[in-house]
Amino acid sequence: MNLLVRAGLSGVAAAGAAVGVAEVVAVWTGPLSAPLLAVGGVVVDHVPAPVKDFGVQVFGVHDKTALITGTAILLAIYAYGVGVVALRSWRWALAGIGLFAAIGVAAAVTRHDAGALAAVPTLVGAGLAVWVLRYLLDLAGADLASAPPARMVEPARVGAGPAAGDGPDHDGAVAPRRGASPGPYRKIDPESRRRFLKACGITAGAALVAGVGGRLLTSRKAVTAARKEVVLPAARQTAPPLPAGVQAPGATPYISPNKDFYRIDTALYPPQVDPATWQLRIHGMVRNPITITWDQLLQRPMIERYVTLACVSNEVGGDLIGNARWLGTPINQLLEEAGPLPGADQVVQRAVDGWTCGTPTATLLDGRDALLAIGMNGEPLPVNHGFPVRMVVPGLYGYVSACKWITEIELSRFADFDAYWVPRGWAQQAPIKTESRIDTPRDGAERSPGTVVIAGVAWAQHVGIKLVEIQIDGGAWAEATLAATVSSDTWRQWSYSWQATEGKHTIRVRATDNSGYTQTSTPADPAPDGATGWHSVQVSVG
Ligand SMILES: Nc1nc2c(c(=O)[nH]1)N[C@H]1C(S)=C(S)[C@@H](COP(=O)(O)O)O[C@H]1N2
Ligand SMILES: [Mo]
Repeated sequence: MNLLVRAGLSGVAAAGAAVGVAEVVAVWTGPLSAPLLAVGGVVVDHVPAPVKDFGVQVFGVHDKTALITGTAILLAIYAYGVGVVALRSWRWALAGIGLFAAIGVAAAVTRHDAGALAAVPTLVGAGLAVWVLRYLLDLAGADLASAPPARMVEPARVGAGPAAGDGPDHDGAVAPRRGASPGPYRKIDPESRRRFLKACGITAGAALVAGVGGRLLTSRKAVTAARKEVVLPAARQTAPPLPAGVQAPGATPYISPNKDFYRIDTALYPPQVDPATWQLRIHGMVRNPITITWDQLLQRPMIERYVTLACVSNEVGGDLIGNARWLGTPINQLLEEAGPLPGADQVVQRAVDGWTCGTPTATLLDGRDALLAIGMNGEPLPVNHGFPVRMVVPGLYGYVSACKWITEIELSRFADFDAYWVPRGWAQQAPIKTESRIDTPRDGAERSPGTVVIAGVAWAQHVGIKLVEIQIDGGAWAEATLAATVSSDTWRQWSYSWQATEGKHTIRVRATDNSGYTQTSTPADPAPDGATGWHSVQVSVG
């Protein structure tokens, strides 16, 4: 291992120490003030839309982990470079660490609602990185004589010679340990090498403990405890009882359990909103601005409804859709108390993290069960799904209606304000498109000849599904059996008994909704307002 590699490793270890200690500091200053998450968050908000769609498609719900891992790898490469640069010029290495700090600080303080305190984790981290880098480079046998050493006490050498940190003297003290051959490929004796590697290992280990410990402390400060204490009020109107036969055999469960419910949002760390301090402000183009607290919200009439949410990014056949029983207060009553002014055609919902969506005012007032929701399948909203309060609007894609961690509702005009996804290339208004999906058999499945059950789901929220048809190998369309349903606001299951013959077959599905519209066969991408096309699967029968 030559000096270049040792220097590079020193850089990586120093960066690790910086990130680790920053996580500990961020226990106080908030999870998003830690540099990796802050920079990751900026990337999420500023990456071009197609790249982000790529991320969602390729990594699915793991896109957040992938993003953080990617950021960490980039940082490691950069830090390796800083370590190598330090061999030539300590000043340039300091500049390199300074740049890292500047990016981290800039990212952290520009996050929504961040104060100057958000700069602290990165600054502490960068300070530590300077110290650790210098220390490890010394152990690595680097000759940093071209620059004055930082003023510091180096524990490893305390008592082992002249006082450490004393300018030229100090430099003199390291001289004997430098390798005999000068230049970047210089080797060091095995004993020094062992000491260097040990120091790197200890640094990396300490960084890991600090990072993981910081994360654990952060999650202990999270609102999970507050959530456990929430007692949901009884609904004035409970959800309709599930009719027998709501579940078609082989289809996805009619109700998606909370833990399996798809999750899509821009939050790298789910916002931690304490109900004790939560408020919702309704303002903007209204006659009577309103602010309500959590306790006031709980006093309002609550109803319970099944509603199927869908993400606009869902591909044909995709799984970014889920059905739950929501408990909440009808939003139209609150809006009417606030009294929208004429012309206020857009309701802008704003989350505590600054994310926004825009919903047509008319949709929220047309009598559908649009809920300011606090409960999901009999529990308080899970933190990932918007605890303590979110919106649920039957019939609109999530990105234009389903604001999680909601704290603000501003009556506005579509002409005056573009919500989060609109400048990123998605439509301002986006009702859910009528679609259907085959859940069984899966694409590529094998079956024996004879009766094969084909089953799946179809949805046209707030319009309702009238008909589902199946087509085998491009033949005639045959009507599937529709399962029972509770309302037009949820998906509807269907099944079909197919007499399968030997060979490879293609199965297609299409749905017709209660407006009489039959799904178009024309494939369209999710952007800008939802995918279209018929879902198909191939099966081998033999
Ligand atoms: N605050 C906030 N709310 C949000 C989002 C977001 O990024 N931030 N994403 C929306 C999108 S695109 C969808 S599809 C739904 C998904 O809700 P879920 O994660 O509970 O399934 O939440 C919506 N609400
Ligand atoms: Mo979405």
